[in-house]
Amino acid sequence: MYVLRNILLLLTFLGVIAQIACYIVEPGPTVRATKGAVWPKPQRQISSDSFYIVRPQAFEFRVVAENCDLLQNSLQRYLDIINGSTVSQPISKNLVQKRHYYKPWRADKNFMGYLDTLDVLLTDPCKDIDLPTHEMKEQYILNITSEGTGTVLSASTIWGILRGLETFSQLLHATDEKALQINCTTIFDFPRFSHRGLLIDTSRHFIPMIKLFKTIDAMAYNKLNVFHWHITDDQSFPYQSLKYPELSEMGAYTSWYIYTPSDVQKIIRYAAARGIRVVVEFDTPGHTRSWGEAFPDLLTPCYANGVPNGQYGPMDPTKESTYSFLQKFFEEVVKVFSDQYLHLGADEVGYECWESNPDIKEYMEQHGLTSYRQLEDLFVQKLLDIVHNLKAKTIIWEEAFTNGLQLRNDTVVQVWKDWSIGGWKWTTYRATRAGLQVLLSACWYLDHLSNGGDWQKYYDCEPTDFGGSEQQKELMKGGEACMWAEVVNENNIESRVWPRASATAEKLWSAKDAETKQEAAKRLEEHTCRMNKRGIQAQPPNSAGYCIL
Ligand code: CP6
Repeated sequence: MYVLRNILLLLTFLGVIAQIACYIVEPGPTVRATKGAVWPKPQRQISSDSFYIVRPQAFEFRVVAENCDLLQNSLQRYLDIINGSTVSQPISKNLVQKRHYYKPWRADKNFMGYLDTLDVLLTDPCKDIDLPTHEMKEQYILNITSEGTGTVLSASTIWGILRGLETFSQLLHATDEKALQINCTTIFDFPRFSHRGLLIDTSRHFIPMIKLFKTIDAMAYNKLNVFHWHITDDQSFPYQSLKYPELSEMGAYTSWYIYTPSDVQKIIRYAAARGIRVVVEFDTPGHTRSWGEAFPDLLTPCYANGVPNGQYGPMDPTKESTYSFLQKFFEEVVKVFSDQYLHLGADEVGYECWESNPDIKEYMEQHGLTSYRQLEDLFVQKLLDIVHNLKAKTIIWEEAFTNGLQLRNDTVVQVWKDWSIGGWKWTTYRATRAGLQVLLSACWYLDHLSNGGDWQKYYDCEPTDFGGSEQQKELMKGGEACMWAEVVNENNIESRVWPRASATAEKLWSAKDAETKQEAAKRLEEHTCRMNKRGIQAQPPNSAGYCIL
């Protein structure tokens, strides 16, 4: 009897909880998409109700100053996008028949005529072999005027032209009558931060080339400019090295889950054509188990009860051979990846294996090292020197800084922990106080899921809100959204990244406090739909809305 009563009580209790839970699930408001709004929001834009109609088949770009293949190819790409952005769904027969004479805009007092050309005015010469750099200028001016003359996109660099072409393509929007409309507008635009990145992890799961290309396409649609390629980790080594082909022969998941030298060059060219740098990360001394498949001597053997237990820990910082291997390996890497920066990782180094190993203990005693932290610092310091001598600049995760290492003042610290003491703000405060440049990622972990329109949580993060001086804030160079691939592969990467990374993109491009979340929600609804139209499988940004493809 007692038992029965208690069970009944419990059920009643659960029922009440369930009801409360149900009651608070109210229907979210339907977010209506904007039309022809730009994402990320331009720094300055003045628009009017006057508009032109663009007939895709009649439209062309006119190069009026400098020219090169890079520019020509970009113009062709955007012509294709413009052609594809007219409504693709089958339109009713009724409208098809009507459309040749049913042109309702003719009666609109704001209709300024047909826009058949956009002048593209590039003032600096461009070369086809040009690669984007961390100091590239991305500023552009776009002027769609109501005089019917002087519709111009101008920039001093090809990179500015690329950003302006993206904006131009976003201003065009399909009208109900299956035509493309563009409102008269003047845009003066430039990025708030120079480093606007997306990290893609290709080690936990292999991501095929085609998905990397699509990722880079979508980055261009969001004006992101750094593809941070976290190419290796514990789980697999898909990078095919010329000097050490055994690394991927033994360390990749399968012999076809690799990136060949030609694949790597394709990614670099593809990204460069869109004004996107490729910054590769070879994470050491931790996260390196896959290196040990071919070269176990690089890693520290772990001990149990005084004997090796067959497991391996971080790279062995006590052996000269580790450094001569890395010297040769990074000689290759700086040649293959031509960006000025290399990411060296240096995050999450576990000490247990080092602690278990008697050789490590002996080395530390001989060299007067009193903590494993010092041992870690020894490794990172030597590696930084190797890479510095190869004329590469370095980015490292925050631990190298928080562990107290003396870093060269051109080292960039990527802050990723928001649970450290004082959170990312305190780490950022201290790193910038030490004169180091910082990239922020702590706010933008795409593998952390939450309910509903969780882009808003990314949108709430303000990179300069860490309490530093103006001088310190100058050292905040931007940030990266991170797509760690523990539970991500080719099947879900597109919808996991987009449009959530778009929130990061806007925080890093647009002016501080440019927009409220309510306004951004409407624009993101349109932007997501636009990405869908262009073939990116972005998920819906808001809890309710719709997109007509
Ligand atoms: N892999 C590597 C990871 C992470 C890091 N480095 C990581 C750690 C914690 C979280 C998310 C990602 N998966 N190589 C840290 C930079 Cl919450």
